Amino acid sequence: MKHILIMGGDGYLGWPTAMYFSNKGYKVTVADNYLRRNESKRLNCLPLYEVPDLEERSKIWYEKTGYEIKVIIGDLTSPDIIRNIFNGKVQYNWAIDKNFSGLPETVVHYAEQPSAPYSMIDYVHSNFTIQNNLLVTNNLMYSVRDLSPETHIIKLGSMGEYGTPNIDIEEGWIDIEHKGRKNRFLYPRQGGSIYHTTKIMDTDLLWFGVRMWNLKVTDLMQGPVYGIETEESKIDNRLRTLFNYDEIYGTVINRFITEAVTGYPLTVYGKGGQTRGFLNIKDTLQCIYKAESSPAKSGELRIFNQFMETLSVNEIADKVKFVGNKLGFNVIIKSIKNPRKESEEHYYNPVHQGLINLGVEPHYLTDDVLTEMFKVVEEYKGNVNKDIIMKNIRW
Ligand code: USQ
Repeated sequence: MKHILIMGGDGYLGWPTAMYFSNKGYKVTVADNYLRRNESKRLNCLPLYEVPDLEERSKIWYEKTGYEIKVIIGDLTSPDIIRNIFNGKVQYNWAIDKNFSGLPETVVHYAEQPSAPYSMIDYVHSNFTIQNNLLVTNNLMYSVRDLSPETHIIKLGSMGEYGTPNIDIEEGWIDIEHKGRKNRFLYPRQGGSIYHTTKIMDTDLLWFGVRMWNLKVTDLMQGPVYGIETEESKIDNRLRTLFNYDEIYGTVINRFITEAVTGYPLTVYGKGGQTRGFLNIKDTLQCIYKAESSPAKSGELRIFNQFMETLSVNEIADKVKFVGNKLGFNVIIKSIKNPRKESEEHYYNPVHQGLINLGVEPHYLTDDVLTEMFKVVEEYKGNVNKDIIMKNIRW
């Protein structure tokens, strides 16, 4: 039975990932410092519904399935917390087998400040994002180098690292011919926020580790994720992942559905031609699983563009309006001044073949998928605080 460590296991993607692997029989450990929970309280942008903390969720999971997800609560910017996981001194906050100290074969690294708008609030939040994201990545890299060099690191990158260049976006790498000579380089990156810039720097750190110490790294360049339910969360509503719709933590599709349910005009930023590569949370799980099952080789930085389809903000708004109206909601679309600095009309053609080649089966943003999301959000309609849909963060 393989052991997998999920750093950032309390987050939107971390917890569903933990349940997914646990359900497949893996030994799973999650580590988190509740950053997102605490910051969403401090910034007054609570999720749509309350979610039990990691210890409680793991207990519920154990009661329902008999599977154990071990929990470590700690700040991974502190090197000792990560190193202890690898050197046999780990202390679990919750576990059935508290003495377990097996090295993880795989680490999934989600443990970052994940919001672009958060990183742009002011210099304090920008500093925090840089410090948090880079230190966690560096601590992980050194722990693996020093204590468990065979461990495969799966690091969540972001499609936003590439920006929106006027040429096709390759899968991580580009071959350049210059004055008659050829070389392969990381595809040029140009993030649109401090958050995205830290994701670029993470890649640079790990690429360094791969070149110097033959680490095994997969970098998943993921687009914005949508969705709520996964197969595992259907067992008990208390296992549902956290769901944000506010300007800081909510991603665009999740926000539009919440807006539609509550009669708030869909907040299309600017011209709405911004195009991104989207995926359902269920496909995130599939992709991580496929990347885990066929790991990168020693000395390899393997990069996949992780999304299933490209959509513009206007196309998403139209789909949400169409389904919302069919379900009896009065959905209005309203273009508002773009709080971000980004191209609102641009070329966008990213390659995304690698994960498909590994066997990932794509799902799309269909009317049925939207309908399922509308139904869950509608259950919690009374919790929506419209004041946090826009929080006036400007780039
Ligand atoms: N947008 C709107 N209206 C809204 C919210 C967003 O028009 O109410 C637009 C944004 O301006 C942007 C696009 O929708 O052009 C996507 O925004 P988003 O908030 O859904 O996603 P983003 O800020 O880029 O970040 C999210 C996740 C981040 C992840 C990233 C993948 O928060 O963790 O890395 O998606 S990507 O976008 O490919 O970089």
